[in-house]
Amino acid sequence: MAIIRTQVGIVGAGPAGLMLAHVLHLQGIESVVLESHSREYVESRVRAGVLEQGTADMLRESGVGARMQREGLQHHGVELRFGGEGHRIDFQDLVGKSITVYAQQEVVKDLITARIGYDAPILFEAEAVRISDFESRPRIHYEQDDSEHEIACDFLAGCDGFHGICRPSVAAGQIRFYERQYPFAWLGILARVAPASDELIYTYHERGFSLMSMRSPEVSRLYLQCGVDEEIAKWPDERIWEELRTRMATRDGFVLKDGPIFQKGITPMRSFVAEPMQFGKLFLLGDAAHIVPPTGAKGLNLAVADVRVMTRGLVEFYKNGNREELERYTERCLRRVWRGQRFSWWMTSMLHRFPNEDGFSHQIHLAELGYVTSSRAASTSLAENYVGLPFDSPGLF
Ligand code: RFL
Ligand code: PHB
Repeated sequence: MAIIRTQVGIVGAGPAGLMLAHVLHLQGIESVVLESHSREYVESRVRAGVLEQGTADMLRESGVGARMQREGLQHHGVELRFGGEGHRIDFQDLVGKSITVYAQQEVVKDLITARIGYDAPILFEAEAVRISDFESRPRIHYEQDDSEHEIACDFLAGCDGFHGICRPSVAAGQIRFYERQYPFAWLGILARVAPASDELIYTYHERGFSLMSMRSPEVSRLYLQCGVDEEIAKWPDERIWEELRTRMATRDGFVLKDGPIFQKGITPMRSFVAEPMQFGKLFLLGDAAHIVPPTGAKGLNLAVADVRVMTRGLVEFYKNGNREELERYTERCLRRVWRGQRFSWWMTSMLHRFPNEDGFSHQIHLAELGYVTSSRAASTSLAENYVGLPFDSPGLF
């Protein structure tokens, strides 16, 4: 059995774990990243697409933004569509910021390439099976090539997503959960067809929500609200296009062209927060600590915001022997997380049809959307949340 010693043991090579490892490396802090899946698997997992301005800035400033700069699509607004009409929310005009449409798996690829480029440790197909002693001298017990190994570290970063092992390792009495499940899901597709518009379109319709997003000038990413127990087999391609066309139709004849669908999946919707996010020397980051429904495009961005806070704490600790920042980790992260939760919950409630909604509820959805798109104050509120609220401190972290 091999025992590896490092400063920070990181479980999970998603955006949180990889970004943390990268910025720590830039600060001269060593880490080891463990990932249960293969490199190919994590590099091809289809998920988020929208980077807040602060997330895109962090990728650029930390030296991993070159490909995003070339291939990412910078957007200065989004469309909200309802009652057969589109209304643009102009981020540039309202808050002077923008977002970048660049797939999560591309961010993951760029971070893995950087890490391998400077020869820092990242172990694939290495599954953490247990963590121990995180109140004193943390250890990660993992399996690779059918044998057990250990990592001994000063700090342990649980970046292992919602279904990981770190959060469940905390004793029940020490952690509290806040949770909301939604009575619908998203059916998402990737299709080889040019996006029907230059910007994202969020649509509210009596038949349910839909979203037109994109990955490149040749690839569209589309979602539609469906039932929680929906069977993907009941959604042949033609039915998906039909439903999207019905929901996105406008009075002036919007055309949604179809194309070959090469990826299809169903995503459940959930709001979840664990409190606190730190237990001795164990810190939870990203989806391991909190989940938002995807309507606000916040999940990946909140994961990266946790990385900033943890990095700041670790730098203060290793450079100045000061633990104060680390001790404030939960408080600093949760302030932003709850704002992200509120925004994601609000966007979800405004844009989806809930079961048993009547004519009154429908009119309330329309009134709210009408207000948001016609009042500069309300549009500004949406815009400043969507592009990302300001951070406590400027700079990398
Ligand atoms: P991840 O990405 O789930 O990574 C966790 C990693 O940990 C590994 N792992 C383990 N490794 C070793 N040992 C173990 N025992 C392990 N257990 C787990 C896993 O294999 C995995 O590689 O979490 P992270 O890093 O916190 O990142 C969070 C984001 O992935 C997530 O919040 C976003 O994808 C959410 N999300 C969106 N976020 C945005 O900011 N903007 C968006 O536009 C957006 N759209 C979305 C989304 C999520 C979606 N789905 C599929 C849930 C759209 C969708 C459809
Ligand atoms: C995406 O492009 O995958 C995407 C965009 C906006 C969202 C969620 C997902 O709110």
